[in-house]
Amino acid sequence: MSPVSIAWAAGLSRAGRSLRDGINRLFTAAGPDRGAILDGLETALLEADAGPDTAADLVEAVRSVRIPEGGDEAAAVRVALKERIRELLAGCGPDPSAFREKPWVVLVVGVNGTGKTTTIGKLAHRFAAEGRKTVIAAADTFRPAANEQLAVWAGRAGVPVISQKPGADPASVAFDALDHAVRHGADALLVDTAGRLQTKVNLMEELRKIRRVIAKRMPSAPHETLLVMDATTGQNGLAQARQFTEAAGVTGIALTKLDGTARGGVVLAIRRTLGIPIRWAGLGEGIEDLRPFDAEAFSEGILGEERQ
Ligand SMILES: Nc1nc2c(ncn2[C@@H]2O[C@H](COP(=O)(O)OP(=O)(O)OP(=O)(O)O)[C@@H](O)[C@H]2O)c(=O)[nH]1
Ligand SMILES: [Mg+2]
Repeated sequence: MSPVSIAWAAGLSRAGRSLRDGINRLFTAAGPDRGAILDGLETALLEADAGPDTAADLVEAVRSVRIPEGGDEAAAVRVALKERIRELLAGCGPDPSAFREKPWVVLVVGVNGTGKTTTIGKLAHRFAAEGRKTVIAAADTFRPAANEQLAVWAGRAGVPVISQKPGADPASVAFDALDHAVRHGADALLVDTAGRLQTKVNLMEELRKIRRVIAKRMPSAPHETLLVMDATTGQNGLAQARQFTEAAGVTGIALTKLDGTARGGVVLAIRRTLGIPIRWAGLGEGIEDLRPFDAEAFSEGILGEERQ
């Protein structure tokens, strides 16, 4: 395995556990009986939060596999499953066009408490470590102490944060910060926003306004609208994300708290259902605990050779 795969395998040992264990168990228990394997696979996928459509999709991929006389049924199923998972997750990972514009503007959105501010701290740290001049906009002017929390993260990452008083217009903060980033030749601007429920029409309208005002200062921005999603909310989170995506023009997903769920199947459901690339995976609360999403390593983590 590559170093990236090893890091993933460690970080995702929990997230992929239910699926990996379920699949390994069923290969041992079902023997060469394809029908039993298919039933068990569907159950394992549902238990791992892959959702009914994605589970049916993967079962179908396995159903059509042909095994030569005397061939290894379990091995063939494993290969077919891995292949389909790779297909489903193709195109995930950090945006290949990132930093083509200067500054590269990332608007970070999501429901309350999903990990937006933490993810911004981790991204700022990563960008700064890559030698990219990074600025953060504190456009969550709603939650008390949001400025302070962001300032702590910015301090850790060693990047400046542009803020106004609590209660200020978030679009105005975003504009000021972008203006600062442009004038100072920054490579990246990360815009934090307040958590909001996708059902609150006025709050979704506020996001649209932030986007419009950003575009007034830099017509091509925001270049990425990153939806931060909590992996532990599972299928319910998926439904929320769908509406959020429709309303806010999301172009990528950061999936957080993958370290806190045994149900990594939600990764497959998100990609297949929403069709939006998963760019980043949050695997803990520390500044280093963010990984570029790697489809290869993820499928290896789920379907690796390790057995009980
Ligand atoms: N285990 C784990 N915890 C995380 C991860 N990302 C964020 N958290 C925790 O989730 C909690 C909420 O994180 P925040 O970054 O404040 O979330 P937010 O989306 O900015 O919240 P609001 O601004 O209130 O909507 C904190 O306790 C974080 O430490 C992750 O990848 N794994
Ligand atoms: Mg926040």
